[in-house]
Amino acid sequence: MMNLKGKCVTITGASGGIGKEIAEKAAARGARVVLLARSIDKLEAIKMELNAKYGNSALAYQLDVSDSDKIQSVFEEIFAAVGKIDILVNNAGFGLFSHAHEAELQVTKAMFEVNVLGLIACTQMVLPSMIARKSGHIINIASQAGKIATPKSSIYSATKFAVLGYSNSLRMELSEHNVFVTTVNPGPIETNFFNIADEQGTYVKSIKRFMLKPGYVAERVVDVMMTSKREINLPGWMSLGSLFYTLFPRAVETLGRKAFFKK
Ligand code: NJP
Repeated sequence: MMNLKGKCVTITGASGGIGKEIAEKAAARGARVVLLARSIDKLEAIKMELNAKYGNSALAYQLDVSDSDKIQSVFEEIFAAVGKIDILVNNAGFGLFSHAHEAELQVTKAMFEVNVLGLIACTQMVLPSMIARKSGHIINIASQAGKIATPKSSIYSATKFAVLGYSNSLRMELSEHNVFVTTVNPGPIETNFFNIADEQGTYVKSIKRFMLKPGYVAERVVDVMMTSKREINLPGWMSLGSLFYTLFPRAVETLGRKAFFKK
């Protein structure tokens, strides 16, 4: 089990879902965690819980990752408080399932601002110091939706394809500086994500038995911290699906049609 003693792990979207679980598991392995999200009350409660349990001086800051000015000032505060960030987990994100012709431009912009531009802006905050120290790890939570785009996910998939494209280039660039980049591509996870994404609950009902537990996803993420793991695909069999899709897209779209139209 990777010991994270002395490491600072900063996590966006840490007020719930897998971000909260990643924070808990990283703290349990000795890391000092920095929690970021909009819901400061939730973050403060998590911070107190973690500090009581592990005593690693967790910190919490309110941050909407779509607010680029705030990103700058919050990261300045973090650096002043902790000195260095060893691992950045870009986890904040949301989705909203709708047909492409019904997708509102305002929601589309908001999704790109959080899932893509927010992730890029937070990454840019840590890159100079990681490159200078020749050490660091950026973990980007993408999605299987960034590998195979299915109906009613056009916008969400576009954001996650963008995350994967950005991360793939970044990984190659940073390999020269000993800084690691990992992408995480989960299938559906039991979190509040679907309260927004699937308001009617119909998709969740039809896939409930396949859903991943957030604690399991978080454990897999924390396991690879400060390693050169390229990507994590969960569940494992889904990566076979995306491999076949790359090779035989038309066949996979035909054979998988029933499953792809479940939303
Ligand atoms: O979702 P949820 P997950 N600025 O809703 C925060 C990806 N993923 O844990 O700001 C800053 O429980 C929000 O905090 P708050 C997904 O795309 C999921 O499942 O206080 N933070 C909360 O802490 C996302 O990238 C599934 O509201 C913002 C967190 O983000 C990541 O996993 C499948 C924010 C969301 O927690 C975590 O999602 C998949 C903002 N503007 C990928 N907006 C899945 N669940 O099935 C939101 O493939 N947050």
